[in-house]
Amino acid sequence: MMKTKNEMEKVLTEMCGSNLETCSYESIYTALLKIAEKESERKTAPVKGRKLYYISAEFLIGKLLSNNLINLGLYDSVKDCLEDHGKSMAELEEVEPEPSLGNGGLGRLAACFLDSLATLNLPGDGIGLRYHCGLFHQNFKNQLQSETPDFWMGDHDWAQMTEKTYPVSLAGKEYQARLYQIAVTGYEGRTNHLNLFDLDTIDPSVIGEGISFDKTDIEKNLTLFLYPDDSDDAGRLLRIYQQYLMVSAGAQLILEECEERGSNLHDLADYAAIQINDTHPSMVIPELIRLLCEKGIEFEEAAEIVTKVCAYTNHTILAEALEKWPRSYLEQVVPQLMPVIEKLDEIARARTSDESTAIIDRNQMIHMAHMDIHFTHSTNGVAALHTEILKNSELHNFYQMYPEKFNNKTNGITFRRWLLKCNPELTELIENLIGSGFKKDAAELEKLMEFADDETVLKKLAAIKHDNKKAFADWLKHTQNITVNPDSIFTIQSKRLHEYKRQQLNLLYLIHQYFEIKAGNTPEVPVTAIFGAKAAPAYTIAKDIIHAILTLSKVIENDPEVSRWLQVVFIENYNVTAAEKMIPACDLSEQISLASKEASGTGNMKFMLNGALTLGTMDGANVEIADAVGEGNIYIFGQSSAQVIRRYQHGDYCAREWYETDANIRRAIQFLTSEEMLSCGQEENLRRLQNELIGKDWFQTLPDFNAYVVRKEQAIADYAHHPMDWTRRTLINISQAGFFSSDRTIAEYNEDIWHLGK
Ligand code: 26Q
Repeated sequence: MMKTKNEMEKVLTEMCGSNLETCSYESIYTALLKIAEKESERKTAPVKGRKLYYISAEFLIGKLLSNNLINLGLYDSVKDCLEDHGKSMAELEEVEPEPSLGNGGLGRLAACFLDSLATLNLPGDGIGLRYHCGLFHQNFKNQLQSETPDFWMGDHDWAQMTEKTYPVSLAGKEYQARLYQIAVTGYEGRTNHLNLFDLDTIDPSVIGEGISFDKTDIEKNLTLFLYPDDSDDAGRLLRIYQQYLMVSAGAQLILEECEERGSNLHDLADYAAIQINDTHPSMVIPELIRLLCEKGIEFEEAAEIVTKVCAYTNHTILAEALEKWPRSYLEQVVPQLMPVIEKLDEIARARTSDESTAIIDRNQMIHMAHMDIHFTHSTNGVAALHTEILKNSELHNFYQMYPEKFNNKTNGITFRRWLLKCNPELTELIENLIGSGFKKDAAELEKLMEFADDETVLKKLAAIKHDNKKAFADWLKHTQNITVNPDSIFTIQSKRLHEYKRQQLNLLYLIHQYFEIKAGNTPEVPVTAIFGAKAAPAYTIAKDIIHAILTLSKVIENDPEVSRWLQVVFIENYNVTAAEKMIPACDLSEQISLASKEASGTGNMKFMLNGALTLGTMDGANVEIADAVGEGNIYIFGQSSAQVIRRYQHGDYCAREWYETDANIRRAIQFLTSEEMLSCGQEENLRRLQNELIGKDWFQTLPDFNAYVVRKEQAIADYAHHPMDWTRRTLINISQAGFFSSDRTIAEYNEDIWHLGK
């Protein structure tokens, strides 16, 4: 293997066929892709004992070149070698398309988990789908989101086609699911695989306007898009088709591998652990039982084996996201599973008289989460508060039945991508201060506490933040032609657009700020408010919120009096690549969901690790972040989850009362349909949002408004007046981020649930 710069240069020049100065980034990229593939292949290892299969409808893996080079120990030699020849890693990275195989947190978590598994030398593969267009590409025109297909596949992607296919029966017709594989490199660790299934017959010509397509032509459209619009029956049915293709091919692959390794299937649990990532892959339970029965195992035993093999992770407490399907849908798409599901329902019903835990309810709806809890041995939430809420309210009846199954696994992030890769300057500073042990043992970051009062270190840390802000500003200029001021405070809210995440609360604050500036109450330092978010194509209010923010951005831009102090920026097509640029540049991380609604959040951890302070509610993992850093090093505001839950139980929240009694709230909401806003935006969208906030406000934005304003103003004033103290507090945040490494999370899953072989 070539480790040195000169060795790398020799190999690359040979592969590219010419001097590196003159060859294109494409050819260098292709050569490096081959080198990395070969090197990762060398690090695959035979499996002893139990192997994990992480099955998930989403894997938001991001670009892989730099990540893999870092993990394989080749990054520095490549970078130095390219720089010698006048070439940059940044431009090289632009050649690679980002695979858009996920929506947000759940998919990105799956990707972080794969990285940690390989890094910890644990045998663990992913199982998912090879979506041709993945999640849509987001475009802004006239301050409105529109969607176009994102064709990410091609010569430059990492998925390798294999000869393996598995037969899958959909609506009585047999299809062949072909296996593709992406190598998953560990940091100085083993190589695992992400197994993605696809049909050979997919045909992008069925795509019409935007991302619309003929939803009934399964052979051509099955894996075209990630989670197609489920606002109609055809969309919902297509989701079931997709899920079954994934779980049926996945289950066959698992049984095949285990049998090859010597399993007689009765002992399957000694060979395989399956983690079900939310309910989307839940049909793997009846499918495995069906396959085991086909191979001669009795139903009861098959159900017991599957219970021992499988575990389930819940990622949400929003009732509307807990999948339940009409029986008729499953009868149509997967009739072979219905007898199995009916028997499972009978067994579950025999265990309790509690109708609320039934798999098939009286309205003939099939509850996927219920099947998961009855027929897996572990149900976990993704942050301490989330797990408590599951046990005490949402899944309380199940918790009473199976207290031993419930456990918490607080989410984490991989520090390789979210520190080493995205913030090399900070990585180097940390390494100079405490050595390189933190790269594999994140708890060592704690050693940074020693430097909390070291002014020289704090000055370096502040300089790195400023550099990252400039680099982000350059990127923004280059990609979206937007100019921002790196000397302003950067507040960032980046995550999927959802009412419970409350981008609308941030919006109301910005309107409030606009009025204050107009009245002469300027902030202590100019503010740049940055958003990144995609809205589900059929989620009207989410799109209205984007419209309102983009419109406000325009209004402010046209107003020199305000724009000196306040700028609002909405990043177009937020994705992993954009996140890697934005997160190291952030000063204030906005984690402002309605308490009790955000299961965990993982962006909050990425911002903290990169030296931002959090402005947040006591929700999800924010609670654990607050615990870790102490209340002086985080800005917490708003109602507690207990208060929120009580308000929902009493059903006595009335947005209109808040609107009528609070002048600041009224002023901000009224502004949505002001002359200024209507001159730049669409009345229909703005009025709909306004009506929603006054008439409903299901996620209780208004009761938290004043507390939010006060805390945010405090944060901005602290940033402006006590820069050294601000930086000291960011250092404390970095030093306490170790707990949020996905290496810790994976070690806990392994210790409590998987018990994998090495
Ligand atoms: C379900 C039914 C019908 C249509 C769509 C869906 C659906 C699709 C995607 C439901 C949920 C998702 C994605 C959920 C998700 O990303 N959850 C996030 O998971 C993160 C990792 O655990 C947490 O940090 C976040 O708090 C949580 O919101």
